[in-house]
Amino acid sequence: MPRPNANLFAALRAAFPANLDAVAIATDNGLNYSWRDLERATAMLANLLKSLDLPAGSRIAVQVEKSVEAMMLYLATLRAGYVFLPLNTAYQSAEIEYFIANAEPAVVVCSARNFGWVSKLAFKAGTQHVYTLDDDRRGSLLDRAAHCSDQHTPVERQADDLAAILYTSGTTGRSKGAMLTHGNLLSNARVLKDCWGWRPGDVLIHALPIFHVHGLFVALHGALLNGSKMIWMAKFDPRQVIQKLPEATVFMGVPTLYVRLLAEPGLTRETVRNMRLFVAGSAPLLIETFQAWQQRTGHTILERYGMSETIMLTSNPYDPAKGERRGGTVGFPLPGVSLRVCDEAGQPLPVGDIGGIQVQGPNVFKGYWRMPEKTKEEFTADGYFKTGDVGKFDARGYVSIVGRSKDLIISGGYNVYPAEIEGYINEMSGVAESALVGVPHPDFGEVGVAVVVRKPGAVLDGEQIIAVLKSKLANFKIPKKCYVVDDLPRNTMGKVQKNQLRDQYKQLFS
Ligand code: MLC
Ligand code: AMP
Repeated sequence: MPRPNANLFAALRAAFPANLDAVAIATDNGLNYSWRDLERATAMLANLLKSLDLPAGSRIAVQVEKSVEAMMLYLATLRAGYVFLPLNTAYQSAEIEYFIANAEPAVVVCSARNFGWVSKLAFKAGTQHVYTLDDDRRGSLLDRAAHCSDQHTPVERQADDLAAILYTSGTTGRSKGAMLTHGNLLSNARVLKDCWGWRPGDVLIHALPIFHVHGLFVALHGALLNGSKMIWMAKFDPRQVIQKLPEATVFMGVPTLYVRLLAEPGLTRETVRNMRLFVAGSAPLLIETFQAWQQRTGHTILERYGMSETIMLTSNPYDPAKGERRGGTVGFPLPGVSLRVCDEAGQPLPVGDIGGIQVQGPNVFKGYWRMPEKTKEEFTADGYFKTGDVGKFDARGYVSIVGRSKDLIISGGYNVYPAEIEGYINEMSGVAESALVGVPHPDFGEVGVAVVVRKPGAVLDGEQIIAVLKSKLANFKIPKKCYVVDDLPRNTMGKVQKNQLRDQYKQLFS
């Protein structure tokens, strides 16, 4: 018997409503896209990719501003059976050079503004095709696609075939590409559709970037798999969100978005009267934010937990019959996800004990792109993925994240790996060593503070160090403060005591 097509796009398309002329996406600059527009434009883009005669499994790397067309390019890549590789627009040339060299994409799509340097890097890495796409529907990609047919049958894919690669930084060394399959993405999207009660008439406000799990998969797949309209915002603007809330039923955001919405007097019970669900994740949601939201809006935020390698892992209950939404917890493991809390030796711990979170399920990625050894290290002998997050179960089965074993700062929902920033600082002349620590921040939740030790006789300036970093790294990775000191606190083994530094600087932004 022939196996059904496991192409994720085919499943999303099957959920398009019967009336293809209905509005699928309404943008913040007043454009309406129908479901037919989605169907036709993704077919044209898929035909463009097909015409390039790319090898199977080719990567399509994309660093462009958020736009409906960029989202369509993602869907077209799935449709054509290739592998989507989204890149944060904040990444600068050294970062992009690494991703392109590592992933060896067959096609690179960038903004016209960056075409000069991006195409140079891409051609050097062997990329054959570089197109431009801007957020005003201009660029060579759409010019070329305009000549392609609007009829296209989604390419046959198996559940185990790659759909996307998401780069995620490592505690040591360079970023790793998490390989996600059609099966990973579709199984997770289906589980979330069910768990979060997606229903006819739902309207999602999409205000997140589309180069990470939250905006690209959780929010987008949720709406598409439900045939739901999206109110599409190129950038998060709290006032604009509040203005659109009365037309929406679902909103998803990282905690910073909720903090910024709460700072607006315009956020009232009246504005959220039609809302059904507020979802938060990607970083810890402070209990104060959770409570303030409840008081102001009467809605209880549903917090969930996930990561690039696994998409979503746990969620607080949607249905009150299944339990309350508990602030400070990330809820229960999703159906199909096996989650355990283990000690350092890898032994599962009893309820209430704190340990490393390990997971298994159809949502767990296939491994790191061209890094079999690293992949092996991150899985246990019995096939569980070691998340690097530290947590516990309570007696009712709710999971709480209490820390991380990986040295990671999550700032406004973006990950910053201290080792990467320290590497750049340590290369600067006059620097003996450095440490980057995360400290609490009222807006971003956590931000990086650099503590730099000068070489004897060297003259260093914290502001100057920050200026150099700004010229090399994505803006969200830049430490908000940099202090020059004579030495770092160490334990008797000589290891830098980052906890002590965190403690020393914890009041900096309070
Ligand atoms: C911007 N800045 C940040 C920052 N974002 N600093 C620290 N952390 C951040 N996240 C800084 C810039 O460097 C700049 O500094 C200044 O803020 C203004 O930049 P901006 O681009 O205008 O910022 P803004 O538009 O306000 O962006 C803030 C934000 C954005 C919160 C809207 O960061 C955002 O969209 N975050 C969401 C990230 C996300 O989608 N995460 C999901 C990952 S998936 P200067 O000094 O230059 O002025 C994942 C898995 C899961 O984790 O479970 O979901
Ligand atoms: P990323 O590598 O960008 O996918 O980030 C994933 C990481 O974000 C996870 O490993 C967690 O550390 C963190 N994370 C995601 N959701 C939550 C949450 N609700 N609470 C706390 N941490 C979270």
